Amino acid sequence: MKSKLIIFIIIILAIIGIYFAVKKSPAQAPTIQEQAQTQSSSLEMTASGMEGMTEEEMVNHEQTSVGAEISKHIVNYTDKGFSPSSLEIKLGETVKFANNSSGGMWVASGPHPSHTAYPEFDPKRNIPSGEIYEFTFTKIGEWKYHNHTKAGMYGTIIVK
Ligand SMILES: [Cu+2]
Repeated sequence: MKSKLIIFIIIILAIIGIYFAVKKSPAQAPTIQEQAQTQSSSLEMTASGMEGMTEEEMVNHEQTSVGAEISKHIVNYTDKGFSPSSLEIKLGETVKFANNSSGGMWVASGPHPSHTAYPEFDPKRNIPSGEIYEFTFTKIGEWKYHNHTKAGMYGTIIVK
C-alpha cells in the first residue's frame, strides 16, 4: 500500500510538474519571443528610420544647400541693374551675381572706388557678360555694393 501511495504521489507530482512545465513554457516562450520580436522590430524600425532620416536629411541638406546656392541666392545683373536690388541671406551663404547685361560687371562693396566696407567682397576684376561671380558672405551686416565699372548700378546684400 505504501509503495502504491508513493507511486501515486510521484505520479501526481509528475503530472503537476508536467502541468506547470507545459503551462509555464508556452507562457514564457511567447513572452521571450514577443520581446525578441519587439526588440528586433523596434531595432529594425529604428535602423530603417535612422537610415531613412539620414538619407532624407542628406538629400534635404543637399537640396537646401544646392538650392540656396544655385536658385535661392542669385542676383541677376542686367542693363537695368541688379535684381533683386536688396537680398537678405544668412551668414555663410553664397550669392551668385550673374552678369546678364551687355557690359561688364565688377561687384564691389562701398564706398566707390576704395571698397573698404567689405574688401573681400570684390572679384578685383571685371566679370564679362555671361559669367557669374559668386561670393560667400562671412560677415554680418548690410552690405551695399555697386558695379565698379558702372557705379550708378548698385544693390544691397543683408547678411543676418
Ligand atoms: Cu567701385
